Amino acid sequence: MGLSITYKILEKNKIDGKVICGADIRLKTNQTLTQDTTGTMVYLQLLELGVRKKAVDRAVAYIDHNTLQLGYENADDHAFIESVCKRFGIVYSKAGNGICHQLHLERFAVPGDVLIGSDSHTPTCGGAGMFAVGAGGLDVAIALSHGYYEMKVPKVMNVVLTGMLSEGVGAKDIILHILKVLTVKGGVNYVLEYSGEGIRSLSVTERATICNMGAELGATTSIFPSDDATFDYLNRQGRSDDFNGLFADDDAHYDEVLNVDLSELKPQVAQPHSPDNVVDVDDIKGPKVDQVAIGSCTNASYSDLMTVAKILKGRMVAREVSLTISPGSSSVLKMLTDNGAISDMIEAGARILEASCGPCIGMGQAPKSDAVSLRTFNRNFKGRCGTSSANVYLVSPETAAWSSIKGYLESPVGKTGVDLSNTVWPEYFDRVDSYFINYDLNPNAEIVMGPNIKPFPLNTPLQSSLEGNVILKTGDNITTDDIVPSSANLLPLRSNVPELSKYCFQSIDPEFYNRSRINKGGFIVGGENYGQGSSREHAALVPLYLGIRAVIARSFARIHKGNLINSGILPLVFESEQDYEKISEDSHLELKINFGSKDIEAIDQQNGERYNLRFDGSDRDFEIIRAGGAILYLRGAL
Ligand code: MIC
Ligand code: SF4
Repeated sequence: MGLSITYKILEKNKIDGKVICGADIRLKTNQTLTQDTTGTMVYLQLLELGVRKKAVDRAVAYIDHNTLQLGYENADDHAFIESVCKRFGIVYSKAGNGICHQLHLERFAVPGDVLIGSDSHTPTCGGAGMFAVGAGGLDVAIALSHGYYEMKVPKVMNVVLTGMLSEGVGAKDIILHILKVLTVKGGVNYVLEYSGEGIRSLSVTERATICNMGAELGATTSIFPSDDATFDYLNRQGRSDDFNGLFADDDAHYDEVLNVDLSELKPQVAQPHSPDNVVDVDDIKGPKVDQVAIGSCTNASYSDLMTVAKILKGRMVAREVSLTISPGSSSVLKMLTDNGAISDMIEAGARILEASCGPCIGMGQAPKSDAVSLRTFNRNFKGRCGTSSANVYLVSPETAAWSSIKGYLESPVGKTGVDLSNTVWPEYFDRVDSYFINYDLNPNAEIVMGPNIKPFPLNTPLQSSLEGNVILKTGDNITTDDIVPSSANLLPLRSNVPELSKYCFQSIDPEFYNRSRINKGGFIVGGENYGQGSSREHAALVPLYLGIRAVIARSFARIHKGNLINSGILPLVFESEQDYEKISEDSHLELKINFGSKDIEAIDQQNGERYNLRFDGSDRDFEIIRAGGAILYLRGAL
């Protein structure tokens, strides 16, 4: 039986292990990326690992999230990150250059290579055939310093696209449709590999939109073949030398197949408050819109924004609507400026923002109370926009631009009067180099640390018995935004875990912080897909700081589980579904750990019940927990 693209890349890059589904594998990493809200932890941990140089071909540190500098904190973080770049010879992308995933696709993505990034949307580069995986900060520090990433060989789902999109329907509608079918946990432990004649009509940036939101499915990554469209894109970026053709074998083995007929798709919308709460735009009437926000790593490419400009040209944004547009990169912004598209947007009444994440992570533009906000972004978790009473809907750039003119949500199909049938491409993309600094390795470079940068917490080796109270029981699909929220006020605390811990689970249970202090930590009980969403390892470091020693859940999201393990917090799953129901916030548990086994018994001293739990990880993961987390493990603490 032949190989999928995924298994071909794993075979090519494996250092250790067998490429057999479910097996543990060590993968050579070619590139790493970090962004600023996870980057400070990555680099603090890199320094802790005590290495002197990087072990990857290319490492890039992007400044793109924390660009609202209300106090000294964000600027201090940036100065720290830049000083690490100087010491290790890491490419530094200054604030204003744009969003890490858009920039990485433009400048560095190489088909068939492996990229590990400290951001969950790292799979965006899968649009150019790169095997790009989002990971926790410590995993990225290890990849950068040791040149490898350890993972379980995933299952592969073949998503076969047939037909062609109708005019006014975009790549975003494809991935929203897939989210409707598979849900936010449907991709866990899978790589989504795209094929079929339908992919031929999709450009690399459209493919990147689809791979980007594979993160919302919980997938390990998503990938397209590297074909003529990939060559075309790289060539127009002046990077034809980076092209490698990459296809699955005709008789490749797949664990599952999903067929999508593009010609049947209509504009889609993800309703509040989950990216999989998807219906056809035509199926909901209205609603009246207060804010439209276009941009993010999902939909801020040149072609996305040219489509928006075409729709806006010669029209006016509805009076009550605030339309913001954040370009994905400085190059996109320059091209739109040079060709007059920005003028068309301004004349229509749009607010042009910096090339950065911006409103997507609540860095400004929080809408008014109870607002309806239409966004071309990838996440609409409650409160993420900065206004907890707001209702955020996720749509394509076509639907967003058209609705901003109408003042209510409406499908653009057949209404705009402009030709939306083709991707708008320049003959060659402009390449703005002004914001990239290529530092050479300089082991003597001084590391600069401002007062907001505090040491990260370290765990202690695991004991054979753990005792404590259940201090929180949650439902399914808890996000890392629920665990450690992000907003313009909180993101500056990303290098200050003690301060950030005061906001842990704030929107779910404002008493969580006080209760965990009074109880001196304890256990958290979660439902399915616990920890979905971002890669932020703060969602593990903060609970660690508060004394949490185990999270017992029905199932875990991949990156968060890795972060718990690296922090030395036990991720445990229930052997029996009913036990989740029996356990409560009054439970006082004793966990009995037998180091020879992954089965762990919990005795509930409140009701006398015994629960059979299982450690949800590999043998090596268990050794990491036993050592008290990955840093201690790597230091050889056992
Ligand atoms: C996000 O979109 O939630 C983020 C902010 O980019 C995160 C990273 C973080 O929390 O810093 C992600 O997706 O990994
Ligand atoms: Fe930035 Fe939003 Fe993309 Fe996260 S999802 S990297 S915040 S644009």
